[in-house]
Amino acid sequence: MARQLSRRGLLKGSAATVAALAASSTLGVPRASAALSSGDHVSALIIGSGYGGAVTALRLTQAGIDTHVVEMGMSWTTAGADGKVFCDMLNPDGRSYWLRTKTDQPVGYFLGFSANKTISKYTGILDSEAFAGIRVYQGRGVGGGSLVNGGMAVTPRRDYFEEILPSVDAGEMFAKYFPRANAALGVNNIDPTWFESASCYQYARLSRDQAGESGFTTRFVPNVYDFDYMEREQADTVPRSALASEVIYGNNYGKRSLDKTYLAAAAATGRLTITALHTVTAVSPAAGGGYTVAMTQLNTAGNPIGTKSVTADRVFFAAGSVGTSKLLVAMKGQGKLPNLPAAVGQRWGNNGNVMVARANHIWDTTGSLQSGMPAMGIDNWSDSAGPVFAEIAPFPAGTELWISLYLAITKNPNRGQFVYNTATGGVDLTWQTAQNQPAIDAAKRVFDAINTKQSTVYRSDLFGPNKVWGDDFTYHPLGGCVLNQATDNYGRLPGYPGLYVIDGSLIPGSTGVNPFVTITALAERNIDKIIATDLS
Ligand code: FAE
Repeated sequence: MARQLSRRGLLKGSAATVAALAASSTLGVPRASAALSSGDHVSALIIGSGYGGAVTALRLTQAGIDTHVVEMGMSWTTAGADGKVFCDMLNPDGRSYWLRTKTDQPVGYFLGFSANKTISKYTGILDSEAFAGIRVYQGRGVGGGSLVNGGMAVTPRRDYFEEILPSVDAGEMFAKYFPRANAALGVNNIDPTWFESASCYQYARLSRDQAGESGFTTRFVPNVYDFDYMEREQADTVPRSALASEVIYGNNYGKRSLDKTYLAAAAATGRLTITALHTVTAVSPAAGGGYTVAMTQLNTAGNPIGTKSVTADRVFFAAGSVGTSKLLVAMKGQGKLPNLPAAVGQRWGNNGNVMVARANHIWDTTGSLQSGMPAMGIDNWSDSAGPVFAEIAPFPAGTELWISLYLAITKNPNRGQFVYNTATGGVDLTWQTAQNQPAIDAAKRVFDAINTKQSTVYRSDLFGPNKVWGDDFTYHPLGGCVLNQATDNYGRLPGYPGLYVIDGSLIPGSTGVNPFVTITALAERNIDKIIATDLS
């Protein structure tokens, strides 16, 4: 059943700071009855509740504007039969995937055989959206990708940020908006002393030491998972989450996802309504001004149970790189927003993602207890022949497997584009798997060297039978509606006053690190400008 949320009347009064909200592990967005109804006329409507949407929701509501978020996924607030809101990675059920009858794990094989399991079809939390040449993993629910991601909160290198977004004042970003984003997200750092002793990071220490023996630099990576909570998990004084194989299907404890930070703070203003389990299907100019937003309401089996049409003076596209690009390309193709620039749908990339695993010697153990939250990366970005930032990823199977797993972020220059398919009425992505070869080449420079030094080999059984590289999926879709090309320099869509893009689709295919801090900071910058110039 649909969960419609509002904070109106629930958390009235004081404007608690986001940081204070983030510090509370229990406070989330509570349920309420208000939701959008057909015929409503609202001043601001946000499509999607991930990073771009949550930042927009907070800053608009703080500016005194009644704000409505429409989210296709569920509000993850109700426990299942097992007493938990989220299932873990070892025992996936319907809650794990968006409308699938079988799981589609990123590491989908073991010993060359499929490791996927049959599940019931449900509006689960992780979507594996298949295009011709790539599967794109995305979070579905109130909080978007923050519900399923590894929490790695990495501010990009300034020189690379300047390279990818040259129209943005980097000085202002690094002095003002990156610090603002990090504070509001509740980013924290691991205690290095504890890291050295914690059995749950044996896998990371091994990979660090092996990287160091080949001359590679490693560095700690901040996270939005509460490291104090994790220390208590390791000490067995609180229920386990990161240490109980919970990550990509949600965390029951410890994670400062957006529903506990930005969205909770927005709801605390009393001006936020979230309409969950509603998919926006069309946006077009309304006869009397503003925009008509059409949406379909879903039940938890994914079946449509109704349609609604509302009018909004301003619409913020925050459906993620794929969601926003698909919607805008479809609106242009269907003639509903015919004057959108040709750059809409262009310059999509996978942040150079490629995964790979190595098989360690029997004496090099990785640990049977592994924290699902990565805390360290191999930083070989300054290698001009193949820049790589490789997250040292967990393999939390609950048993010793001697596997070192990595998610490499590379500087793959290839891009795809979203194209309206007149025959199907859908939107295709032109990206081909072979376009990821530069990512493999760059990652090989690092991991071939480590294998040679350690006399080890790649695992070739985890991404398919006899397949070394996980090159056909991504966690980091970026671009499709690039800043200062498809939009103006603040995300405004030219020709359509009151339409804005404010999510990962603004970033041209690459950030060089895990992307959500960049998406959040850019959204903070853009909404600041929009509120100051368009809304006051
Ligand atoms: P996103 O967070 O995807 O939010 C878009 C929202 O819009 C979603 O909730 C959708 O359900 C909703 N939506 C889409 N279409 C519609 C529609 N038509 N109508 C209504 N709602 C709609 O977008 N990044 C990091 O920085 N660090 C990490 O450790 C990390 N780990 C990751 C692990 C996994 C498994 C995955 C999948 C991603 C990971 N990411 C990580 C990527 C990160 O979560 C992603 O870049 C952001 O979530 C993107 O933010 P957006 O606001 O662009």
